[in-house]
Amino acid sequence: MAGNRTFTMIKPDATAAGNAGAILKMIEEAGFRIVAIKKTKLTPELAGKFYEVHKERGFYGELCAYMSSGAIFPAILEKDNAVEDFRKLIGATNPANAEPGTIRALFAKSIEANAIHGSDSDENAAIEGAFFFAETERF
Ligand code: 3AN
Repeated sequence: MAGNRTFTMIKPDATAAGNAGAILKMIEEAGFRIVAIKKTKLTPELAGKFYEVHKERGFYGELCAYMSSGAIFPAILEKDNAVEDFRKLIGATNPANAEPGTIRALFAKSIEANAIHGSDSDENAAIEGAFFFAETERF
């Protein structure tokens, strides 16, 4: 059965452009409850750890530099079928392929600076949420 939590990050491009509020409004209007959220900034080392699964890919170094280039809003979200529904709400990785009306279609600048992250499985949602939030910060 699909789980009811996912993990997201509003990325440096969207945060710097002042779009965090508009994006969070879309997330809440789509029926997600915000379980935990904060504003923070990754070091290149922490970004490297977060994206370790991608370390063999050509864009890994640039991705880690980009993700540590500015403030982000990591958050844990709750809704039935959270992972799949949230991936639909954010749209394709490359904004050129993102469905109209999705968060990436509206706010992403490029395949790298693509406004927002969404976990791709229940297992990764739990791992990624725990990366940013202690148990006591989640309610
Ligand atoms: P998604 O975030 O849609 O699950 P992944 O997991 O394939 O996409 O990639 C993780 C992140 O790596 C993306 N959010 C994007 O910022 C970056 N990325 C993916 N593919 C590329 C690429 N071809 N060039 C540059 N950055 C990429």
